Amino acid sequence: MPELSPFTVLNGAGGDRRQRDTSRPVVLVGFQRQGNLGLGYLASTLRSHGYEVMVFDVEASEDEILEAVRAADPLLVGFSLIFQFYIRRFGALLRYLRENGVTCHFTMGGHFPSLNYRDTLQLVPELDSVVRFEGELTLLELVDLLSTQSDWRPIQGIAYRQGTEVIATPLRPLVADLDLLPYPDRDYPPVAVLGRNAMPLLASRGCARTCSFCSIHMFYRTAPGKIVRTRKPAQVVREMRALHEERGVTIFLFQDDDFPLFGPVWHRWAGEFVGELHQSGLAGRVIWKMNCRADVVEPAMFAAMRDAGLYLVYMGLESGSEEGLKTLHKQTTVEQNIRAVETLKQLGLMFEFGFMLFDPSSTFESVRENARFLRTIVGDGSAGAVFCRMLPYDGTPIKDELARTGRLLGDVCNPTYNFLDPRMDAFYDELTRIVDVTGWVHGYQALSPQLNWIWNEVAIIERLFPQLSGMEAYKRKVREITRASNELLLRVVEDLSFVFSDGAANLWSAGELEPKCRRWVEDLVRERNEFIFEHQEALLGALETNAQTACA
Ligand code: B12
Ligand code: SF4
Repeated sequence: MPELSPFTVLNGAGGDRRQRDTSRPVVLVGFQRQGNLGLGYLASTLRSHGYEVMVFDVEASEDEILEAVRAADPLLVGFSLIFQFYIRRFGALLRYLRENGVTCHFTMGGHFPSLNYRDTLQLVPELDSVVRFEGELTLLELVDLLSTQSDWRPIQGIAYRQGTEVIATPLRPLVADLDLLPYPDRDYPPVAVLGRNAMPLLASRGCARTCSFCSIHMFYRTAPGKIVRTRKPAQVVREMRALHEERGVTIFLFQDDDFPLFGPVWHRWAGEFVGELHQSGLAGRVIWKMNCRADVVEPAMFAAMRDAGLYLVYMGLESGSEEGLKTLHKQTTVEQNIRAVETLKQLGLMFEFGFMLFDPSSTFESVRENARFLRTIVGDGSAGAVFCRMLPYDGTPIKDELARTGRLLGDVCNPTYNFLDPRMDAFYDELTRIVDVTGWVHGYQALSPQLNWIWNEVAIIERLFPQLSGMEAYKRKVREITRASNELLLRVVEDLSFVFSDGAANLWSAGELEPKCRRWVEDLVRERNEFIFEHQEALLGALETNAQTACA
């Protein structure tokens, strides 16, 4: 049987039989930092059908985008809204484009527009349509119909306004076989870490779990079709190989919501993937990072993945209290979380984690429990302590529950809620003020994310460069800063909790914490730069050797 091509799969949706006029381009706009795979898949699908596609970063200035759109005179501009809190920003951009004479079709896709198309169309009246759920086939059909001045309204998977009404057409099934899509285009330079190129990719789409705060499973569950679809391991490795050979990529960042590991079928998938990496010769030459849950971490598979290049594991731990895990419907236990971290440490694998210090069930005691949990896992300085407050995104069960019980507050850009004990609100506000002012936890420049970035770099050096003298001493210094920073941060959390629960004296102020935090950042940057400077010849030499090997 001949191999199916992407065109063949789109045939099923009329992709090849439909008439199209590809003389006008299509513009896509989205958040491009670290590479936007959604836009990449949309662009490659359209390009494989003959369209010219231009992709712009929503973080560029409105004028730059306007200029580019005017010059392109596109059939359609497609906006990718992957973060709900960007809706007004996108709204302002669309308004600006319309006010400045751009008249072509505007559409938008992503989680929030898919799950809440009514509010999207209301908040952004400049939109002509919303593309719901996976967008490849729907966008292609929409563009084809626009290009031939045909009626686009009956197509599957969109929503639009008709007078005062909002019409949603029947949903389009999810893409059944992801391997039949063209590889996503990556119209951006790779992120380089010490000269090593990193790129995002996907081995699967969807998640079988049902965490109450997460829009992902609702996104993939609402559209018809199989919720989780894995690509063939050989195809994933083939894409990695192409990126390695054509763009010098040696660091692969799997953005799968939940890397295929859960249950016997996906466990087997992971085993095959490891086998393919060895067979292709990529194991030992490239490294990769993935996201998973604590309940899939076990020594045998993770050792095998480590030996096939796994260097960093991001886990959605989310809570260190049983009540919190229950509220978040994580279906994991605190013990599983702790065991997962211990296993990774024993295997010498670097880890990062998502953690919600505050959730709608939070009490003073659960926050202290969370702080104790964080001390248990990162009190040794193995990773920077990070945390956030759970936000009730649209389409999630927890948002509906908060709305039902009258606790939902804020607006679409900043959805929030009251805690059950009003003293907790005051505690949260004060903690956020101190933590934000000192730049400790949130934002790319903050101390904890910087610590984690340095640990990431350490893992990359250890896995992709020859052994460097002084590495152990350098790691000890970074660990000491991480340990001290974590300890103080968690102490502030705990002490402050007693200020609001028991009226204890407040020992901490932003003015006192900020210089400590700044000094740690300075120490960290100095230690790091000295170490890299000392070894720059060895690091550069390794890059040159690799480049020559690749050319040969
Ligand atoms: C990679 C990623 C990132 C990358 C961003 C890379 C990038 N430039 O795209 C980084 C690490 C920077 C990041 C950061 C954050 N992220 Co993030 N991230 C993801 C993740 C894991 C994967 C995105 C992805 O590649 N998906 C795969 C592609 C193929 O799917 P897709 O983007 O959904 O696109 C498809 C459809 O939606 C649709 N579509 C999308 N856009 C468009 C546009 C048009 C025109 C059309 C027709 C269709 C269409 O078609 C596409 C193809 O089928 C998602 C989870 C997820 N599954 O989406 C979270 C996610 C998007 N992130 C999320 C969050 C909250 C954040 C942070 C706030 C986290 C934090 N606390 O700091 C920050 C915000 C950064 C900022 N702006 O300040 C949330 C957003 C929740 C929401 N509903 O708003 C998600 C959904 C995770 C979650 N569990 O809730 N993130
Ligand atoms: S938080 Fe992670 S495990 Fe839970 S539903 Fe979302 S993607 Fe799946």
